[in-house]
Amino acid sequence: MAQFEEVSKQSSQHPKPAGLVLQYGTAGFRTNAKHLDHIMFRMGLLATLRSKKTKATIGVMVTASHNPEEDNGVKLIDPMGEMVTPAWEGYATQLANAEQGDLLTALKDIIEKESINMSQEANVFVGKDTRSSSASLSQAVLDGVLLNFDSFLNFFLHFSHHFYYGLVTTPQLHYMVCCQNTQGKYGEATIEGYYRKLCQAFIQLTKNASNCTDDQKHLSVDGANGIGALKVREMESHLRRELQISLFNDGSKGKLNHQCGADFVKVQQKPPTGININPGERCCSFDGDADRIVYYYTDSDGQFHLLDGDKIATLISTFLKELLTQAGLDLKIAVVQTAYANGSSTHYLEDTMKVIVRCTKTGVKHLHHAAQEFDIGVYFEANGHGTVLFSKVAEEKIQQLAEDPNMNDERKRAARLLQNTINVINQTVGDAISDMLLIEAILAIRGMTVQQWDAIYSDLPNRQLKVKVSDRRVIDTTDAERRAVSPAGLQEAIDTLVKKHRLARSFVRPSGTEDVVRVYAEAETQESADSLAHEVSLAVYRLAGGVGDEPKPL
Ligand code: G16
Repeated sequence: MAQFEEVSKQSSQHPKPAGLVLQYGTAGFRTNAKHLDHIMFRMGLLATLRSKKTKATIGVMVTASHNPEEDNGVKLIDPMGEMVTPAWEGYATQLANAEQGDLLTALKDIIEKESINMSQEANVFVGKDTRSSSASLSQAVLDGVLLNFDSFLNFFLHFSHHFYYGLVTTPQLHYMVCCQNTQGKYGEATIEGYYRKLCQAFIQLTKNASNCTDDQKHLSVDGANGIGALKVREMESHLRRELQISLFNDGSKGKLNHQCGADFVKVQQKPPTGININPGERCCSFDGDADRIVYYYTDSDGQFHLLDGDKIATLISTFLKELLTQAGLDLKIAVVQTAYANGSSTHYLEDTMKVIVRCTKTGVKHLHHAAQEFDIGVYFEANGHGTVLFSKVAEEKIQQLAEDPNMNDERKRAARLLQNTINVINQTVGDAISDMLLIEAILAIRGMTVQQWDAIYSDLPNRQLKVKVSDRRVIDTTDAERRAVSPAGLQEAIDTLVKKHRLARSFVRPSGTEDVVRVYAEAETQESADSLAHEVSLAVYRLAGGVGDEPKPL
């Protein structure tokens, strides 16, 4: 039939290499860019179906975030700016892996299972990062969105609408989708609107900082040679010099994420190349699509100090808790972490700050959902990916207080600070730019140096390693990824190794963004953490089918 032929014809412009199997992972599909053209086309089709199903705008972001330049990937964004649901992740995997001749059947299957009304119009927002492959891959997404497959499947002629944002950070696209689907209540669905909302809130917040010198307003930013650098440049004029940024790794010469960026700094525990660091000065690094941020400084002895997602969560939750007390608001605040959270951070949050702490699997989608269960949910992965969620009730209570004419000045001031805090935050997903503005505002308001922030608690020394295995799916985990259930004997081996070290903890998990097994270890000393990480890597290599050379001691 004609419609079948048309879909086949159009999809054959984006052919699937026979036998290639890819999985929707921690944050979408991710692999070498040369394998992704058909995936992009199909995700354009799937976004259209998701939009019809939800009767809302859906986002498609072409990025491989922290991965090397030669990789690429795609993340789907649901109506409120959150990650797509697990059921639709499953459809994405099905559609991605359908052989060329089975594509139409796979589409029809989803349409039937979800009872999708194909006469419903669709609207899809598309964005891309700065990778050289992103231009053609985002065009493949648009080809999928623009394929008028309604007419082929059901003989309806309802075109899909789309808006192509071009170069944006991942969190900016999440924000645009949410703005569009809340009819502008969350903000204006434009990049300028995003800068205006965040920067106005930042400027309002920093009005509460007394005697902030130009030195204290200065921040060095490593843009990872990616999209975040371009967007910081674009935003700068909105900041009216209330934050003075020196931008490094702006993409003018270096390679994306190469020896720089949040992932490099966090995993290597050292400063990126391409940045001038003066002792004691505050610096931060974004990752390749600007959804992660970590801070750091070097001291007068040249020693490097990292302030990762755990330290960020602690700073933010302390600030919010103080404001809630000043405002006299009884709202339940919690911090959501993953197994990678440094043991010291969890102890500090639970024992000293007395906040509820939850642990979820890796992937912001898991943390986001756990954070939604509280009035205020602060969630951060140790790698710097996170944000803060405020429930509707919390936002309403804060607003009522801020507008109450009979309220005393202290409570009102605290409520207004909370309101501006809400406005500086991108609640849809972790956002390096928004997190940076929030952190800078908190440090300014509290008159706090980066060293004082760092001193809130001391991290346990830790180490992260990667092990190559022939099939990382042989590793299965439980208890929020803290224990391995397969292959047989691996957890027992880890338990025995951990017992050899003081204050030690270790776990392993298959990465959902790279073809590796990740190993994490922490212990009383760096030497101990390094040797535990190496010993556990060896156990993974031997029991889970390691490939290449055996892991060497650090
Ligand atoms: C993505 C996810 C993060 C996750 C990271 C690493 O980050 O959004 O939640 O922590 O991958 O995941 P894995 O250990 O499974 O490879 P990004 O910034 O690369 O999109």
